[in-house]
Amino acid sequence: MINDKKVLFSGMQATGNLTLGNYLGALKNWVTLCDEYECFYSVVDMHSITVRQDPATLRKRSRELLMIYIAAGIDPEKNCLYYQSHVPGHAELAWILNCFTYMGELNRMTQFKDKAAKHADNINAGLFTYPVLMAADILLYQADVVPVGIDQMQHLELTRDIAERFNNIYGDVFTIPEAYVGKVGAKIMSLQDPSKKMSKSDENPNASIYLMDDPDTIMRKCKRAVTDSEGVVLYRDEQPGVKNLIDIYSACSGKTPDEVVREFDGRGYGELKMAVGESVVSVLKPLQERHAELAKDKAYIDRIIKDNAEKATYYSNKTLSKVKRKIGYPDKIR
Ligand code: ATP
Ligand code: LTN
Repeated sequence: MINDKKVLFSGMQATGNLTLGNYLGALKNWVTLCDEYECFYSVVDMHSITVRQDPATLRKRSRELLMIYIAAGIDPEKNCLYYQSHVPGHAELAWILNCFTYMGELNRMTQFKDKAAKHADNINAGLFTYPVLMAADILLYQADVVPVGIDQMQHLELTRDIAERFNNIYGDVFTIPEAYVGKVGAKIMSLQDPSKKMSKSDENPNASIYLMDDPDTIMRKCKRAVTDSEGVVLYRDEQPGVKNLIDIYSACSGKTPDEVVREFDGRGYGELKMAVGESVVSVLKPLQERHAELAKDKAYIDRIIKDNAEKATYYSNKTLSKVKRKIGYPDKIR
């Protein structure tokens, strides 16, 4: 508990332009949970280097991402928005937790398998221990809740296992975190291949709607979305492309999938795609406008970055000193 509130932690990587999947699956929930919890939202730049990055691009995108958090509606004065690499405790705790995580557990992680296949020329140890750094992120702040898309559930389960293992040996050190997965938009699929999730690292730009896409681009991508030859708007697994469009529309409009199916009874895919596109445009417009304003105010963003790094460091040190004592590191001489 911090200030009598439960603690929330989540993070995103600045590895590409954010997609509608990132927004509907994660960011949108972050905004709604802001008032209820004491929130830490990190730009997890230490995770990003598990895949080779161009330094200038990574720096630029990390700042972009932080501004998108704010533009989406998270108040940076009340919530801790910061860069993971500005808080040394993440690396320190990750090392310790590495010694409480089994190779066998990491070998089972599907994201590692996917990323290793995608980057076969650079299967580095950091990519393998990525979930341990993620566990450190969460446990460092004693987070009660972690809002993520469904694809991150396996990492959350591992975090809980590591925390329980540690607590069993040393007593109650870590809070055991719960995942929070939103009801709608938990997994948005690619517009070009509805069997794959929409992903910011997809090479095909038509597969994803980016948060900064202009209205014409959004409408065009929706019109081109892959559907099927059934010709009826139904919400079922046999029609994954149409199901995904209904999910997007439902997440953007607040209507349930059933209501959407009723709305499009007897109407074709063309009309559905138009409605989807329009609903996406109206959701992204305010975010884009606020982002454009923030981009002009360098001093303000710099101050947020500095103040919040200090705040995160303060809370992370509380956990870290406790952990260090428990495992038997010698006390520092002051
Ligand atoms: P990458 O392509 O670089 O792996 P990504 O687009 O999968 O990136 P992440 O940075 O791994 O995005 O995820 C950020 C957050 O967005 C996570 O909470 C994740 O669960 C969520 N998320 C990512 N893609 C989707 C999606 N298609 N639908 C719903 N949520 C998603
Ligand atoms: N692995 C996550 C990003 C991430 C994260 C976290 C999410 C890093 N640390 C802690 C929640 C909590 C991803 O790829 N989306």
